[in-house]
Amino acid sequence: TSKIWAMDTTQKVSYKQPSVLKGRTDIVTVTPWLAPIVWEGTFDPQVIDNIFKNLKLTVATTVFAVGKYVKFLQDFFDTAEKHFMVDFNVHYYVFTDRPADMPLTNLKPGRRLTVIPVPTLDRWQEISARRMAYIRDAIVQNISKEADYVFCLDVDSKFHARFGAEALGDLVAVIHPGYYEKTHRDQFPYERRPDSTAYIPLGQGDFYYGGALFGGLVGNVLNLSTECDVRFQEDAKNKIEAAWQEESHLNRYLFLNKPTKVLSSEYLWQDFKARTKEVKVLRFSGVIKNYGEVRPN
Ligand code: UD2
Repeated sequence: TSKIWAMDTTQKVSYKQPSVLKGRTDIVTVTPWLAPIVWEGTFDPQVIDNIFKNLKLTVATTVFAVGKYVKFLQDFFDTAEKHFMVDFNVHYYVFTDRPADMPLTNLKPGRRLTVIPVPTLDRWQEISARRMAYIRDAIVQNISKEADYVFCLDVDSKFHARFGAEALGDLVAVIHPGYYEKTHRDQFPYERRPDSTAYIPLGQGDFYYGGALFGGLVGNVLNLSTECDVRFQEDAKNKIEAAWQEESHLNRYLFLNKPTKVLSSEYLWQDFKARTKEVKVLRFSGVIKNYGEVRPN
């Protein structure tokens, strides 16, 4: 459950006076259902850290490295240790079929890593989509006993700057960097076939969320992963695979169950895409990869 945002009075923090009139004007900072959209300049890291570090939270983090994707783990960890939830208890769960090829990682105090073996699958679509079932199982078996929040991340990614407690929320999603500017909702790559349980009709939908990052309170991510997997299985029974696998199911889930915090594209960029002026701080991005080289087929 959510905790009270109490200041830690043992630490003296002096920070800029908040204003209800002055702030960034080039971006929108709240959704129509009043969830904050997190951009640089909308939060004060000092205030956030003063409140959240006091709560002694544990943030579980799931990351899949199946097949050749193990090669991305080194950079993922090196950069996560520098920027991701620094000074929090972080428990990484790495799902891999190649535990022997895992890089050696130097984790800071308070940070742990557990390897969960998964089978090798031949279709990348299946690997990506099956993540929901593994996340659900890991939450039931381990994560729910020890963590407050969980973040589920793509491995072919790097952190570049602070990615901290400002990103925590009850149900957290990120705007996909490919569709944040002017794309009309009818152009979003949602699943458009009514036969799929991920279907979103034309004229509906809020944002296009990226499958590379989602999270929230452990119970909420359990609900999300369970429902997305049920729907993926139902589709499989009907011999249909959603356009963007679990990302399509995630989008459908988040259309119906609105996120309580939305991370701007600062929190998920793609390295091949030129930076735009609104993105003042690049925090996390997908690296450029040769699909033919890293995917099983
Ligand atoms: C998009 C999404 C991704 C996922 C996918 C669905 C973004 C930026 N990316 O990326 O999150 O929703 O579409 O199709 O929103 N993996 C392996 N081994 C494999 C293949 C995949 O471990 O052989 C894991 C790995 O953790 C990887 C993730 O699955 O990061 C997603 O796969 P991807 O990066 O190939 O998908 P991509 O880039 O098309």
